[in-house]
Amino acid sequence: MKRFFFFLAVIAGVLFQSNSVLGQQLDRAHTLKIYNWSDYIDEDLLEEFEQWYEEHTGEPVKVIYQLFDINEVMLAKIEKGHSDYDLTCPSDYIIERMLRNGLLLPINKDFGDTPNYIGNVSPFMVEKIGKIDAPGKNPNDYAVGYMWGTSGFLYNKAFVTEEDLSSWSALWNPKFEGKILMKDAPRDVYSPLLIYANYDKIQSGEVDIEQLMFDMSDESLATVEELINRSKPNIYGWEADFGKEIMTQNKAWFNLTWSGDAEWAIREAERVGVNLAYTIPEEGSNYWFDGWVIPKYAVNTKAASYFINYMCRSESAIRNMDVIGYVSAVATPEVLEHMQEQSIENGDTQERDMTYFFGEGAENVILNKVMYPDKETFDRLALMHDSGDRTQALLEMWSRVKGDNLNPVILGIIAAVVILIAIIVISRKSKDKKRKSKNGKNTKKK
Ligand code: N2P
Repeated sequence: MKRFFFFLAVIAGVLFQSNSVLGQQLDRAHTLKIYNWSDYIDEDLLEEFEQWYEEHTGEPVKVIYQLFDINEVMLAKIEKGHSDYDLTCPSDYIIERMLRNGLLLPINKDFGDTPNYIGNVSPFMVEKIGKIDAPGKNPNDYAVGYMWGTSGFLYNKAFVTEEDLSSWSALWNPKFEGKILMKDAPRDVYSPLLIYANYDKIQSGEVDIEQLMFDMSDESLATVEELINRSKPNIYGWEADFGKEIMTQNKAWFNLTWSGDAEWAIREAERVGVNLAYTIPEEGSNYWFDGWVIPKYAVNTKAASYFINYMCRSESAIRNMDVIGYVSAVATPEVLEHMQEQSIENGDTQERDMTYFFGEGAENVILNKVMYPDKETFDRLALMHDSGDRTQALLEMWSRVKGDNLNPVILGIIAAVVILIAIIVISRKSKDKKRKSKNGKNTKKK
């Protein structure tokens, strides 16, 4: 009889196990795991997508939405952790790295009867994605543009003028001691400073700004390290995504940041009477884009590609832009009309030629300059590229300048303290246990 129950228990266990595995598989097949930047979407669209997807495919889907703040953190999860995200949204140079390392799947753009909205993406963005350098692969088969922008200074007009920030050298101007917020993103600091350091050569034609973005030689790293070190007395703090809030609170005077965060902060600050603005130093800077990609370890590639399609609808693009302050890669007449209306409402009056992004019909439009830079501004900017096996050297430099590299002696002391605490906790627990069992015996005796 005992044996019978034992077998019953084993069979029940196996069934329970396989059911849960099966359950998980079923669940996973109807789950869309998205890994995106924080503050980078109108979150209501996630639930609405679930409904839209079911209407268009007849299949249910549940969106799981997780966040990152730094490209490199996202990359490590997929590259080293093989995480099964169905969709993520890296920046240009990380898409390049993922593509070169075989970490991306091609995006299926056949949606049957459902309209293909991916064609709403500006040809300008398609051309920029085409600049991703991955031999033998067409980057546009693997990535669809989501948002784009520039890197520059968000500043508080009460303390700083645009003139003050006309050069990257503002970073080590002694009058800004303890007042600068730096983006905690190694590439986004390294690249503009490399442009600054090579400005004369770029001007004379000796160095090509686009080619410079591939340079991560020891010499260039040392040059930028010295520049960042020089700016250290001025640094109020390093921020991955909270700089925009700090700037609206009047705490720092300027912030090396992305145009979209700047736009969000300018809007928010206005509400509380803080006057913020955004500028790009004259030496030049980076432009960047983030694109949807399907990582190699994805499970629900169908829902992933439908989600990309959904994001490219004019309505999604407009709603996302209104919530986050970044600029969508979508360039339909509806988007142009909405953005123009909004800019006029906010008091913009200057007509500009934005055909480079919106195409014909956008010769004389009124658009927010932080979000949509002029063509002349754009021509001073360059796209970052993957630094391949030099990435480690960059990260080491970053760790040195930020001072978060602990030396072995300190590490040894920390390890010793942790071991000591563990010993104290364990010995206390075992004493407690002995005391309890002694008390238990005494109670029984009574
Ligand atoms: C949004 C971050 C945008 C990333 N919080 C810009 N590449």
